[in-house]
Amino acid sequence: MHSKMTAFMRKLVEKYNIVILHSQTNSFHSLCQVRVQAWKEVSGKEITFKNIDIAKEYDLLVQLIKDEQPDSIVHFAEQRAAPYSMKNSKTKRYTIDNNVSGSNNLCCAIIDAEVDAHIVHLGTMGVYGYGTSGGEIPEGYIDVTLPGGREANILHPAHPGSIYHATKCLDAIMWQFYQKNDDLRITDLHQGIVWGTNTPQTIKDERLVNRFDYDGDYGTVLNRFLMQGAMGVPLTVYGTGGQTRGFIHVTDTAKCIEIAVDNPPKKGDRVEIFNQIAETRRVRDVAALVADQTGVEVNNIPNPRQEAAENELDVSNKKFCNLGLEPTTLDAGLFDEVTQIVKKYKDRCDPTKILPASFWNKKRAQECADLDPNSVKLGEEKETVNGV
Ligand code: USQ
Repeated sequence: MHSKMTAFMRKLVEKYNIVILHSQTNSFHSLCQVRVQAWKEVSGKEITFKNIDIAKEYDLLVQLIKDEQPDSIVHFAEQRAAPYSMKNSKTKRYTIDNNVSGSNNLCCAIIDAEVDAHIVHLGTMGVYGYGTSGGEIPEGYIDVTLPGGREANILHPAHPGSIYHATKCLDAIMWQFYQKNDDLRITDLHQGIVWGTNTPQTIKDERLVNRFDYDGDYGTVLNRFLMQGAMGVPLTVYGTGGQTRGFIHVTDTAKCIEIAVDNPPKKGDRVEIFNQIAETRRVRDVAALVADQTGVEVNNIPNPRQEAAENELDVSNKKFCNLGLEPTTLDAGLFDEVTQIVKKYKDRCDPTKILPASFWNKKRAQECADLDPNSVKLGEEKETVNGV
């Protein structure tokens, strides 16, 4: 999972003594071997890859941490797709088992290995819910007035919108516990929707190319729209497109992780929480940008998700900006970079995977019953404004 980050992670491995954790699949394993080799050729540097399922192979995880004695552990080892998590009972149960056990095992393993490693965890903006704060969403903790008039600063209430997002809320509670009980040093990154495909590291070699998900289960909204625009397919806006979300380019994601690793909390500090987003946008406005650039139509289809049709979203990202992040905003030049990748690999596109295939509940499934996956046909490839 999140293999889009792998080359950047290699840079971290070289710069620091770090262990990176990923979710595991067979194809992921062989892909990693190819990419590790490519990175060695590009940079002259070697890193070690270990294939461990941290949700199940606890003893191997403890041994790895003992052997490596890492300063930091970047924890990406979670099932990371909200729609996949909502497909059926099997995917809901897998998402909970994998994500929650993995995070708990990691904390236990750091304690058992007796290594003071800083955990940098990939969380999500979705833990806050959308538009539930009554104002700007603060970074992790919110000022409240308790009954009796006492002022307090507490962990922001959890408002998950999917089982995937619920696992990140459960993680957040676990981080609070292990910090309090065992003095673990933890940073939780509340990340928005990632878009784009290359980082300055991955662009160095074809074999370092990131995964690009365009399907309804794994593809995130802007990458899906960019793919649909490039392939001449009407854009799949769910409902009115009034959903406002936080967005971040993959290069900024990588930069934020570097900043987080460079700025660990001290022993005894509370869990550090950053909002990892560059900007907020409404889905229909994002669709309009892509439609303008490619000339494809916008197709408002029934929403497969149980979510507010319209919401406002105001998010603080001051901490990363104060530490040097210069946010990359939605940009036609970067859209073209994604479009080039889509066109290069267009033969791999299966149009039957474009419509949503995961429905949050029975009512949403019924409302989407007329969506026919076989009805989507790839149109003519579209030129973008920059002529790519
Ligand atoms: N949407 C559409 N059309 C599409 C796909 C999505 O209108 O073809 C809408 C969705 O209904 C939703 C919004 O776009 O309102 C965002 O959907 P998304 O699939 O891009 O993002 P989401 O499912 O919320 O989750 C993704 C990743 C998750 C990450 C999260 C950041 O799966 O790993 O944590 O983005 S956030 O949502 O800010 O929590």
